[in-house]
Amino acid sequence: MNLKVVAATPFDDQKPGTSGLRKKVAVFQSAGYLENFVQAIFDTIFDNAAAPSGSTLVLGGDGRYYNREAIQIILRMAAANGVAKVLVGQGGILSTPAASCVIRKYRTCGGIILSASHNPGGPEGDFGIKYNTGNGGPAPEKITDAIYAASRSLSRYRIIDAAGVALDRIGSYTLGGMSVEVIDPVADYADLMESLFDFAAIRDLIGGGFRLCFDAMHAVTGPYAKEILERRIGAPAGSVINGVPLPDFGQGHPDPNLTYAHELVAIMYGAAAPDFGAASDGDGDRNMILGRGFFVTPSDSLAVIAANAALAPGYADGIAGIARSMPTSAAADRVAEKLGVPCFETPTGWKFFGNLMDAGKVTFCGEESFGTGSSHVREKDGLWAVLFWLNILARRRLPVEEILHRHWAEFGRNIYSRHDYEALPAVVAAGVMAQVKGQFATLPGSSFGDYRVKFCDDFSYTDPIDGSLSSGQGLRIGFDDGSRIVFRLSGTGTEGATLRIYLEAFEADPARHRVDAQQALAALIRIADEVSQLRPRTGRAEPTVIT
Ligand code: VG1
Ligand code: CO
Repeated sequence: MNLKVVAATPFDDQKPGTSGLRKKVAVFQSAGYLENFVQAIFDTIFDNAAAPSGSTLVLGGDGRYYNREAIQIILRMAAANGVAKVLVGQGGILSTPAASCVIRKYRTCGGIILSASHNPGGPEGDFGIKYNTGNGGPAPEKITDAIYAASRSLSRYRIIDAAGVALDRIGSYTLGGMSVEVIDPVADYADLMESLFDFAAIRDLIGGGFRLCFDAMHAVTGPYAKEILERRIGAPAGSVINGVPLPDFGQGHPDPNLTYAHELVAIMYGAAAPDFGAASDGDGDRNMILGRGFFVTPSDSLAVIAANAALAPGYADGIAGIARSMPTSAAADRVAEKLGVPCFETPTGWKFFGNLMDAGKVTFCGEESFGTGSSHVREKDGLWAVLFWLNILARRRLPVEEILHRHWAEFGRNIYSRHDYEALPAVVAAGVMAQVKGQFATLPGSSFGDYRVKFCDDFSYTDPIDGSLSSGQGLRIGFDDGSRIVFRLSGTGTEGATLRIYLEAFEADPARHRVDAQQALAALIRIADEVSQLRPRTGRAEPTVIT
């Protein structure tokens, strides 16, 4: 084996964000950049030494530009660092939930996932990398902090000289002393889905003329959706649109929301709309659920899934609990209360759910950012949520909209919206946050029209399992009537800063459940504007994206 130990100058900008390290493609292509971060992962998980004998890793990504090149580099570095075996998805492809599934199924010591999720791809776009631990989930902060520290102090990285592995052919190869198994990226994941949901009932629903449209947005879920939705449950060919993964996602922005999934939105709000629509993001962990002319907020989707859990065979025995990120609406809390199970409130980012799931304390987890999932893997899972909805629809035989109205009639409605202000200068965004925080001492007790401020805080979280503290997780302003405004800066962007404002109000009266969310939240939106001096500080008249 031609082992090379290459002298490296460390980088100081490799701090993982909400979900791994994300930078422009050109940054990752610069000399030694990817290598430095990968070596920092190996130095952290293998304690500066070579990998313990027999160590196996999983490797794959969302197929975006630079995916293949990065995979070849990481394989040669894994061989140089003493890894025994790498399972890599054919073509370098593994959706994030499928990678989690494979890590768990084959009990590997973790995996490396290449993705910048919903961020645009292509030579001018973004690239990303993250390490998932042996439980299949994103590394917790303790580990990402150690990787960051290692990335700043490395003096060398290890790589072997070797020809590239034939990623497109399923089979076993050797690279240096390491074995590489190129695996079918879909099969293990599709089998897991089939074990959780009532495919026969869904096939029957579709046989009865129920129509669906799934938009893979030219990202990683195309092959997964075609196998599961078209082949295994029998949706007609063409039910999956934009199903071929492309390195630049067809110039699109693979973020499944009302703004970026406009093709699907036009279909679902059009005259010939099918019964059910869904979309997924770049790496397959997010989902958007639509009925005919109807949008299900991700917070509501989590609550509906929890309330209907028993309809899916994989959850028929009941659930242990629910966890949601702090900015996610409290709709799921109401379901948890009724079911008599605990509901946990965590900081934003799936890594905070891992300990709770490993300890058996929660079954379902969700984020307002179109992320839903369960303990079947340790990532959020887009197609899982889609199948859960299809399973519910197959059993209840009601339109999506009717399911929501009945849900709200039973639990009340948490009216919800998120306003994003993207690509702000970092100082401006920081100024808005400082402006809000600066009023925390005086706001409680003060009134804005009918709204009286009950509390304000900067959310912090102590992990109930390992006791670790995460602070600075978002500024909350809570009102007497239970409504709430949250201000938070994104940790996934690569250009300037993104400010997110989360708005929530509760409506118990079914006569008012059909209101438009933006109208119902108008007063809160004005208060958010006023408290943060949003307009004068940002010069923006409206948000970049409303979800
Ligand atoms: C966003 C979402 C967060 C999600 C994260 C990763 O983070 O708000 O809920 O976990 O993306 O999702 P931020 O810091 O930009 O708000 V994904 O699909 O990129 O893995
Ligand atoms: Co994603």
